[in-house]
Amino acid sequence: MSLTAKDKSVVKAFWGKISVKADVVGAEALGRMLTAYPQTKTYFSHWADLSPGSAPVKKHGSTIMGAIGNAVGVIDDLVGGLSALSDLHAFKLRVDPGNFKILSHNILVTLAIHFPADFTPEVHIAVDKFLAALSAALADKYR
Ligand code: HNI
Repeated sequence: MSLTAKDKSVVKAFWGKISVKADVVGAEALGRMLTAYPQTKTYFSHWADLSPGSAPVKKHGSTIMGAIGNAVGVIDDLVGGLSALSDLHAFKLRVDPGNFKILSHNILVTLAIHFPADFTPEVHIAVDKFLAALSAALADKYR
């Protein structure tokens, strides 16, 4: 399920529109993940406050969206471009890669809420495929 040239251009154009609100989207998506999928909280047990809108959730939401923005820039080589981040999640953080799908889902939901007019079916499928490809690239170092 590789990204077509059309998918890539749709993702780039959509990201161009949403990047101004990336921090808000990231914080809300992360807050939703931790609330709706509480099993994901185990990885962040060292944070003082895991509730939606807390300072660490806002800060890390922004970090995640920054990394996804970078990934849009390396969309032609996600495995190469994300190899250091994959290494970190696999060997240092030891995040079960099934969680990438959960976070991707929450990002998609949040984008749809914040950009209802731009979130057409065409954007929906392109961004879904992009997040799946990004997740696969992040999981690349696990084996
Ligand atoms: Ni993830 C740290 C990007 C999914 C758990 N994560 C990071 C950092 C980036 C990042 C960037 C900071 C790296 C650094 O310090 O050099 N993470 C991403 C991206 C995705 C993702 C782009 C998928 C879209 N991470 C996940 C998921 C989990 C996760 C699904 C667990 C459920 N990540 C972590 C943890 C840290 C982390 C834990 C360390 C956070 C901290 O503050 O200690």
